[in-house]
Amino acid sequence: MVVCSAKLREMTKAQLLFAYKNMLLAREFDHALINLYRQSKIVGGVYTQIGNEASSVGTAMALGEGDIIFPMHRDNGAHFVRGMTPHEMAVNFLFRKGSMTRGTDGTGHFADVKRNIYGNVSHLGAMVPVAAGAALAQKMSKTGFVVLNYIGDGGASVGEVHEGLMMASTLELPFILIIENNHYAYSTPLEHQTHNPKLSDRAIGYGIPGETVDGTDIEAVFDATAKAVTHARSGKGASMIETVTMRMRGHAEHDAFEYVPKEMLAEWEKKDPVQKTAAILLKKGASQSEIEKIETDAKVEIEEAISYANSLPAPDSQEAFKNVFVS
Ligand SMILES: Cc1ncc(C[n+]2csc(CCOP(=O)(O)OP(=O)(O)O)c2C)c(N)n1
Ligand SMILES: [Mg+2]
Repeated sequence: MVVCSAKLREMTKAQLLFAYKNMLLAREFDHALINLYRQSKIVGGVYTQIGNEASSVGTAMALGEGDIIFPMHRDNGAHFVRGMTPHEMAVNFLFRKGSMTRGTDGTGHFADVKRNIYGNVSHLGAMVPVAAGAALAQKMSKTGFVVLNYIGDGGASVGEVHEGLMMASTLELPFILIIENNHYAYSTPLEHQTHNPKLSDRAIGYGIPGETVDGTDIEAVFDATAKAVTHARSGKGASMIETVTMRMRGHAEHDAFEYVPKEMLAEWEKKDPVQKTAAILLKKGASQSEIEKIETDAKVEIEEAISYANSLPAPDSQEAFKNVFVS
């Protein structure tokens, strides 16, 4: 049951300005973390989302306030859309005292219950049955809220994804699975992952709507997600959306990604989601100076957040033993 977008739901100028701001926060945050990583000022991995901004922002923008998201490691844009501040993000990613993970994790492995952000569960695939369970809770308690869950092209191969989708489809849960197909799972290219590169075809097996969209096109992503949200909210059940993007850097910053053909990166560079959104904004009547102000503001906001986080102390060593149940 592959659903085709007959007519694209265009975004208003105000929605596009909001999208652009959040895409830029994600982009600038990535650049700041890359710089810190290069200076050995970051512990652990830096997993960037350069190339994925339209997917994370466009999907999250189609949701309402009470809806629930389960983001992955390249979905900072979704965090920003839901109101997470650059300060909160910087404090967490720099492992500072008082951060959401109390300094125990410097990536996206945190929940923010007040903003209905759960996850991410690090073990690929394991988040899907948890998110389906959250969708079951919404259905049983008739909240009318929708659960949106992200997974990658690689993560989508893990067995638990099937279990979660079986449950979400059969029980007609208000559940949306976004498969962010960025062509690589670490060094494994898509063609070594599957014989059918159109990942949304998997929806047919579950009897749910499935759609593949250009994940660099903010309006296409927003439109597909808005349709899936309407479907879920009206009690019709689960959907799957594949957003096709490109991972423009390595798996994380330690990875020189020499296994990715340079020509492939050059092709996708032309489809940069941030630049494409700026072009749509210009067409919709935004002025060049309006656009440049958003760019400058995002840069300044991220710089301030990073220097604020850097001014905070490291967490107390005893924090490491909290919430450890067996030793
Ligand atoms: C079960 C499991 N295996 C391996 C990992 C380590 N790991 C984290 S992300 C990742 C690559 C995932 O690829 P994909 O799902 O395509 O997402 P992408 O990183 O491309 O956004 C790997 C191997 C993990 N977290 N969980
Ligand atoms: Mg991938």
